[in-house]
Amino acid sequence: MNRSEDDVDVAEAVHRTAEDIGSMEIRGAATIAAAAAKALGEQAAASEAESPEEFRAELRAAARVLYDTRPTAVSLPNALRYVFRDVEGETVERLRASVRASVSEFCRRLDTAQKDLGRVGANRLRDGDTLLTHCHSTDVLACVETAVEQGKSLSAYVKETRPRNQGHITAEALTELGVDVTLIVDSAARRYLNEVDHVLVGADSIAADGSVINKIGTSGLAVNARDRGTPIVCAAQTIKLHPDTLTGQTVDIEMRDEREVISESEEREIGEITVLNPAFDVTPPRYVDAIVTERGQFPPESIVTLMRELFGESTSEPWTET
Ligand code: RUB
Repeated sequence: MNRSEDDVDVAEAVHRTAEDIGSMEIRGAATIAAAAAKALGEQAAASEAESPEEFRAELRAAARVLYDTRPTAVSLPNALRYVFRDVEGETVERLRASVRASVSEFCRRLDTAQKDLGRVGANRLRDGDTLLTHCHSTDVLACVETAVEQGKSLSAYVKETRPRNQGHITAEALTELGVDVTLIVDSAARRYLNEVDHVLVGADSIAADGSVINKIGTSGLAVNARDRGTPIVCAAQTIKLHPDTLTGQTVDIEMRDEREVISESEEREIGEITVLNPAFDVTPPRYVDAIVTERGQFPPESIVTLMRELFGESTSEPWTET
């Protein structure tokens, strides 16, 4: 156990997960959500709390450590909220068991949601279609996997997705599914859009107005796709819906280290420059044809109805309560 800022015991496993999320060893919104929930389970298992109050304080401290890792994917706070919502018990043992149950129920639902979403997304894809992808999204892959299982033959242009080349992960996953993959540099996307039937992207957050927050480069791709008349679809489980945007808050865009873009020696050679490395951008709803969720397909402008149904008007942050 390690002492957190509030002098409460936080399990080593939680710190390890937080480090892995921060360094992107664990990445992608759905994967981050599952890892964060499991880390709360590990916190509960490792707890040596002597009272329910102490146990709850530790759980809140662990959630704060996880919450502070990456700011843009709302799946992370949504996962923490889900686990906290169902934590009940008058003894430490009961609390521990209820965290464990809540974590496994959350992970089960995440899995089911992705499979259900995959079936909805696959309905859009026809035999012989060509896709274009950006970054690496397990929600997008779920759509492709179901389509392939239905016997559809697909090919894909895969953008490499600078600076961290998550496109390589997508290229490998699609190849394993039997999709015919062509890897392209990000700036080549427009050139090939005429040959593409669907642009398929994931999301880290969806705002109440239907804006899609996803890997940097998504918005430029969407504008180009609209210009070329290529439909752009966002595959996003409802855990990507950002409840705070219902009350006017905006989504924080993560700025990452400049060393992901350029090495120190390369920069020195160029001279005095500023390097900016935003990890995500915002695609306005008018450039998105549909948001595919496990609850069906929605025009982006109508996603707010689903958001209200799922979250109500506002949400709590149980890890900030004292
Ligand atoms: C990943 C990214 C993905 C979404 C959706 O960014 O932008 O498109 O997270 O992924 P990073 P999924 O690599 O910076 O985490 O569909 O797997 O939730």
